[in-house]
Amino acid sequence: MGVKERLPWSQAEFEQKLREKEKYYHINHEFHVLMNSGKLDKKPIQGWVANRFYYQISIPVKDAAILANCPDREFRRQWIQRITDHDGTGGTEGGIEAWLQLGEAVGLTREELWSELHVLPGVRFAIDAYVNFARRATWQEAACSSLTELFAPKIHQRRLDKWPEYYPWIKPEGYSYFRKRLSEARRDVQHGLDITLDYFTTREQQEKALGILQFKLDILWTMLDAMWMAYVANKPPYHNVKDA
Ligand code: AHQ
Repeated sequence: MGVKERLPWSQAEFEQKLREKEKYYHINHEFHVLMNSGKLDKKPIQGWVANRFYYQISIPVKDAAILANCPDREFRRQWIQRITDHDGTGGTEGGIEAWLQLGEAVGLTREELWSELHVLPGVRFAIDAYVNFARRATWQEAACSSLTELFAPKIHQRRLDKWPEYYPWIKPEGYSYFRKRLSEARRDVQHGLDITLDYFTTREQQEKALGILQFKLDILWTMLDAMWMAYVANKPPYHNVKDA
């Protein structure tokens, strides 16, 4: 490849390349397309809430792994807020509590969510791959992997806009999580983007960053593949094994 092709992109071009990955975001997965067009029954929605709970309780562990790998006090002071956003702190209950309320709003119990009984193998493997990536990657690479949230406000807004009309049986207090993420995701993503644009400076590093973002997009997509098999195709693992 000629020298021209190996020159680094400008920060604006690099950001554009990152944002162009939006087409792979899981808002476009057929499970979310059905969900956000009112075509899922109660069971698939309960399944999604219960499986996503494993993602929500894994995020603070993932973020703590990044902090453990990071010697930069300035970065840590900002990144630590992601943990308290989910775990809560002082007077605030946090996102895990809000997700438990979403669970109750769709007719699940808090104990059911904490039990992880509904978590599908494929969902667990995808989420564990994300946490394990954050443990062994550099803190800058792991920060880059959170940039799928560039595209998250749109999916949270779509749920808030569409679900009350499509799923009147979901109690409205369940929606507080999505509202909370609208502002948190925007703040988080600005920090993650600044780190990414500043750290990945050679063309090779920039291409690697795009690969890391694709890896995380694959994680989100794969979670929904497992949920599609279980709750839409009605073919959960071992569904055809006698005495399953
Ligand atoms: O609720 C979500 C959340 O707290 C996070 C943290 C962030 C990360 O560190 O990777 N990603 C993320 C996401 C959340 N919600 C997902 C959704 O569809 O509701 C989107 C997901 C993401 O875009 O990575």
